[in-house]
Amino acid sequence: MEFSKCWLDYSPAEIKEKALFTLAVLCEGSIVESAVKEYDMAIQGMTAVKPEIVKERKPESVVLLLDEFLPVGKDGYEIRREESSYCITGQSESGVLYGVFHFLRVIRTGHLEEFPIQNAPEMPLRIMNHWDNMDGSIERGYSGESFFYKDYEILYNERTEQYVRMMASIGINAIVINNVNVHEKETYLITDTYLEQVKQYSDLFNRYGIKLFTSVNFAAPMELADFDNCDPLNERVAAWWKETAKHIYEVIPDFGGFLVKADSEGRPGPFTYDRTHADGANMLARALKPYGGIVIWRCFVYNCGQDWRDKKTDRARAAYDNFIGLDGQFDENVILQIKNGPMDFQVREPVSPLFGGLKKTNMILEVEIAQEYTGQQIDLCYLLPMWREILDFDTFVRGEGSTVLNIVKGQTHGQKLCGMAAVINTGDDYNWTGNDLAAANTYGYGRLAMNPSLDSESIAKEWTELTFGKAPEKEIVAMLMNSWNTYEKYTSPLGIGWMVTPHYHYGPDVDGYEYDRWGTYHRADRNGLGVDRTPAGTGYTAQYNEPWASVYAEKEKCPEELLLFFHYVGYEEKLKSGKTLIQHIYDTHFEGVEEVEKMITVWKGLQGKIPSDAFDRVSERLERQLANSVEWRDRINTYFYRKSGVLDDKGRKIYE
Ligand code: GCV
Repeated sequence: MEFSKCWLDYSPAEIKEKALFTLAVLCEGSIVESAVKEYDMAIQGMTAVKPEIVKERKPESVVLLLDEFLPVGKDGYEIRREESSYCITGQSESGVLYGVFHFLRVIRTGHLEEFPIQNAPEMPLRIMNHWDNMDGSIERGYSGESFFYKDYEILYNERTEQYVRMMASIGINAIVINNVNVHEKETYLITDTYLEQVKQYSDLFNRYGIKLFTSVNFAAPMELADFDNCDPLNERVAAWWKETAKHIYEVIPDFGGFLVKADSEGRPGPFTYDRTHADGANMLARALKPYGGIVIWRCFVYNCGQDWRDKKTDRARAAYDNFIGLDGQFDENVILQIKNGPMDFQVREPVSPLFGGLKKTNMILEVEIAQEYTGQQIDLCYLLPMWREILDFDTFVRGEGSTVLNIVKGQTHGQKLCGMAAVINTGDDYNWTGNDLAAANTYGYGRLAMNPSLDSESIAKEWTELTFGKAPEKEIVAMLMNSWNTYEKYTSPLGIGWMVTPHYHYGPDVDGYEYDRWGTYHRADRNGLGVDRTPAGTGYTAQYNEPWASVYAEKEKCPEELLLFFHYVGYEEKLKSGKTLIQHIYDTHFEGVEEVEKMITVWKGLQGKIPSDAFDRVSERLERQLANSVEWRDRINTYFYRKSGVLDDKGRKIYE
């Protein structure tokens, strides 16, 4: 089986220090064994010499220790020098594993940081969500087929193992193995049809400190048994879930719990029975509670049967409107998973106001590594700077400093179950992510969830060095760092979003969703465009705490990158730059394409500095990105020229 080693490529490196060739393992357990295996593999890969692995301290060695009282935080570690040895002490077995991965990173990048290094995961939960289906397809997958399933069978092979190592190396501690849209066959994942095989995954995950979760079908009692309803307050339904949970835990004692998409985009849920999401989530949570399991309940609930003529209903309001009244009603083993923005992973959105609304509810921030709306791993779009902005957004829910980061770290409200979840971008392509450079997002997500104080550029640097070495670092880091901005320039302007080909979500179709049922409108007419979400419009701005409610409601104060998300703006209205809106649209779209052309030039200059197969793959993607950016530029410019009749003041080519 052929697949890239990505950032875990332990290729030959010059290592002279004698201590590194002896590993003294003074602790034990299955996760420690994985750490030892990793160390062994890494040293052999880099030096072709097998390190000696011993059970007692030796001078000039790397020592693995476990000390549950180590004052670093849960699953943290310390790496220090002791005379001619190194000591890696974990607060837990996972801490030992994370410490070993950190130590290997230091060796490989040659960044011999000042010892001691102390570190601990800052978010309790660092989750990957797979949208893999059991037929082998991946919803919003852009890197081949699933490596978990094929033709309704569960796969288990070398690739699965490499995948789990990759996840552990970036600090992931929970994985949801199937799509939130749970179709017929996937409903059986929690039954004896598949449980033994799911256990095989779970056992593997556990050896790397990772809990396995499944997405479940809220209507499972109707599909798997002879129920005619799945009303969460029906005692028989609740009893069915209790029995089901009991059996799952008999087979898989370390099972993590359920992820649920309910009453969303056609999925079943409690609304059918006039019950609330709290009723639904708590019913499942009570079934899992005796075994320590948790329910992760998604807030992506909105009316997807909207009428475009109706200007009052606003999809952006939906998550807040559906969940704010339930604050405090969820059981302690329920967590709400909230998408970063109020719409759906657009290139630019404000932060979901739910983060600043809920106070007595466990929360997880959901982001999408899979580039559904951000270029589908054809176009380059490094998402770390976007996630950084989201985490740094101050909600003011408990005064200044109530950032999304502090909320999902558990600092703001003292919650223990919180963190981040991401829809992963992997598939069975040789390089895992379609575009080799898209792996920077996979890697970066884990690093950020583990240590959110890291800046996007350092993560980009680290990933580049581990993947391609130092030679192309400067250029690749610059390409990554500018890519989100570039993508935003040639696609939909100033936070309005969408304008994509319906269903596929790649490439431009300005009116593709404009008269559709999904609640995703730009409202462009001959005078201007944008959605009025102020109190005079849909009232969405009032879902924010002050000062944001006022800032967003006032056109002059509204951050410009979100202007059209919050306001209807005339084509000839002036922006802060002094340019008119229409000129801004033209300029950014021309600039976007020019920036892609520059990226291609930079990339061409890297030939010979990175392996030729990776070079060719990325070159091919960049050419497609160029074609895509040209198409976006011309469609957007022509569309708004036709609507407004205003010429480009620089006289560039705009098709009529
Ligand atoms: C898994 C968007 C995507 C869907 C996805 C959904 C969700 O609507 O286009 O593919 O479904 O979000 O997050 O549930």
